[in-house]
Amino acid sequence: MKEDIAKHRIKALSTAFKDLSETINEKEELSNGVFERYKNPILTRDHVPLAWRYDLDLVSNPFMMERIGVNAVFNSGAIKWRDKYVVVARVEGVDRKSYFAIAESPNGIDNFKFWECPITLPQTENPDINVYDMRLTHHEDGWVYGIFCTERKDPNALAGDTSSAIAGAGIVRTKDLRTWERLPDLVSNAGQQRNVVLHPEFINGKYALYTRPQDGFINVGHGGGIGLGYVTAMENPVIENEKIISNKQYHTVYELKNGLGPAPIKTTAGWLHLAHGVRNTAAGLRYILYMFMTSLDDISKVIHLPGGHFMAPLKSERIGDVSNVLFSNGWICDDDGTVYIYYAASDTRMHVATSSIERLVDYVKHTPSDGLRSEKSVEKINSLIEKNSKIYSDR
Ligand code: M1P
Repeated sequence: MKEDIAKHRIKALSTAFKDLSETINEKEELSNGVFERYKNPILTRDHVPLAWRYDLDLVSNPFMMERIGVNAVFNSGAIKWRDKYVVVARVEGVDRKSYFAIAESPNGIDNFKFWECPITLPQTENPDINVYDMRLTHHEDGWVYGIFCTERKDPNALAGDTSSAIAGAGIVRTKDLRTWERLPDLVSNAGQQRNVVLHPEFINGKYALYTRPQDGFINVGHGGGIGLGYVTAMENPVIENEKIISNKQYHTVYELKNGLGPAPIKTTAGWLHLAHGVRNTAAGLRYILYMFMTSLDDISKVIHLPGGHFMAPLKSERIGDVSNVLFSNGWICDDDGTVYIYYAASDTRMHVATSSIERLVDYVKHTPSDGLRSEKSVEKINSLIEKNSKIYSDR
């Protein structure tokens, strides 16, 4: 009898899993012209294979209970790999530990399926307690690097303080996305680092790394901007100096802190960057995505910075484990110029939005910058109204 119930559950779970994994994703009808959102998330905790969560043995699991639960799938690195759209997802178990797992799709917008097993991450002599938010960079040296946050308990935490942690940048590299070599963690002058990203090209023969120096684990203190530093060898990743290239700023969408998203995309107009900005509200921190462009001649020089957010949490995206958060650490640029922006909603599920290099370059170049005062915002609207009124009177 019990066996029948278990068999029935396996069948029902498998059907639901197959239906979910194969659901076609469609574009939302009307967009703002900059990018298109899609109706369904691309990955949720229910996309994690049943074999990772259930003991499928009818004898040892007669009730066919989930034994190893998953809480969320979010903040994913991304890469086009052997004609497939591949993401390295942050999978968070019900025990709060995150790990990395690869999922691939034939078209970048639906049918994402996880590979057989999660990534077994090699350790340094100081084991990671928690790992998350991998940024992938296919560097011109031939390796695919993954840089992620490694979190460990603060050894100097006072007795009874069970929360204080230290965030650092862990580094792995691979040539096949299957075997990962662990390199030493990044060494820098900042107390803590998160959101570290490797630039895809050598700069004056050195590896360039975008950083986010911070004093505390959540509070960035004196840090909080997007930094840039150089290392001679990834086997000995030591940054002597970091220059802040995109700082947090009063009364902007990145007033409290910011951090780079994925590795920048090279365009003829400059390096296109996607980042997240954070401000505080009465309802807690609000994370949005913003864009900027740096010069091809000098990657530390911001040449375009549109005002405000590029994307912010909308509708159901607003709700999750950490509500009011959009976060992106992965995007893919196809040969035809289509850009797949992989973003997570509220630290809970993964979505995709699509645009193109042509549109994103237009966006960064022609969106007005932040005038930093309400009066300036009204001035910009009035000059647009005036321009439009001339167009209408000419017709
Ligand atoms: O909870 C929102 C995000 O918070 C952190 O980002 P940041 O370092 O910029 O504050 C990260 O823990 C990230 O994973 C998380 O999505």
